[in-house]
Amino acid sequence: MNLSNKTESNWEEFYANQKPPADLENSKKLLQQFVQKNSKVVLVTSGGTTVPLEHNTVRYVDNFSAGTRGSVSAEYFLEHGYAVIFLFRVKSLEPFARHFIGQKFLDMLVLNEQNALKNNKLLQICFTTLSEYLWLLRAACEVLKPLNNQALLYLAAAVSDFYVPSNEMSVHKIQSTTVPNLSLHLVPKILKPLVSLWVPNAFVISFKLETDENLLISKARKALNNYKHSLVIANMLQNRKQQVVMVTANEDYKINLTQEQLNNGEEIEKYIVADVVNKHEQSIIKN
Ligand code: PAZ
Repeated sequence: MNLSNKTESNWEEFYANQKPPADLENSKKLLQQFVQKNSKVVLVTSGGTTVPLEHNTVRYVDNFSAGTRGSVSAEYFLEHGYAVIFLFRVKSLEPFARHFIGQKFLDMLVLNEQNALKNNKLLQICFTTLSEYLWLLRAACEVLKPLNNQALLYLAAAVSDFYVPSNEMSVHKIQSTTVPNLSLHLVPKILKPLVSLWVPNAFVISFKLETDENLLISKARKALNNYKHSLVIANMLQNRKQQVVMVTANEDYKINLTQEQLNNGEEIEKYIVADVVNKHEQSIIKN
């Protein structure tokens, strides 16, 4: 596989060349209606994006994410009175439904009750590919922009850094007679236009996932310096359910669960979301 570094296509080029999802207009309508009904809204992105290698897709590159961070956080944001747009990867974990895996029929009553809550305060929109994700993310930003600092973006999805542009993709299944010469291009850094143009007054949080602890904080701080958004939540793949580091322009600090809390089924997202909500409130007061 060949990683093409000549092209970190700019974001305009990306959107000009990658087709929008078929139901984009319908998703936009749903987003608009939802935001009109709610004033304090958080966009939670969740799950990993795929990068198809063929138009008739048999093979794709995937980013790891079960959707735990996003789905659990969405439930806690609802508890804090936020309306939640949950932009998630098909078949990854979803708020509330995640509790019912394997026992769907026993708990129908509770599920119905939670569905009622969902109808007013939770909008779920799904994606599979990187391209679908980026189109839907921009559409969500368009409707959130007028909310200014009441809008919160919590970008926990694991988004690919590489892709095969549509015009370079094989139409049919790549044959195994030769070693394929795939040229992966760098995905444009979408946080840049998102923070500076699409939702310039919103409270934007990105996540940084690493597997090498020595890189974690420096990479998180680099992202913060580059994009000038509000907060980076840094986590290691290996212990992401037990520890995260909150990285702001002025400080970094850990949020931890003890082994006992973890054993008792506590979820670190409870504490992350409480901290984020506090920061968002402070920023609204300041502005
Ligand atoms: O979905 P999950 O709970 O299995 O994992 C969450 C996570 C590690 C994908 C998330 O916390 C995160 O770091 N997202 C950003 C990944 C990235 O750096 O692209």
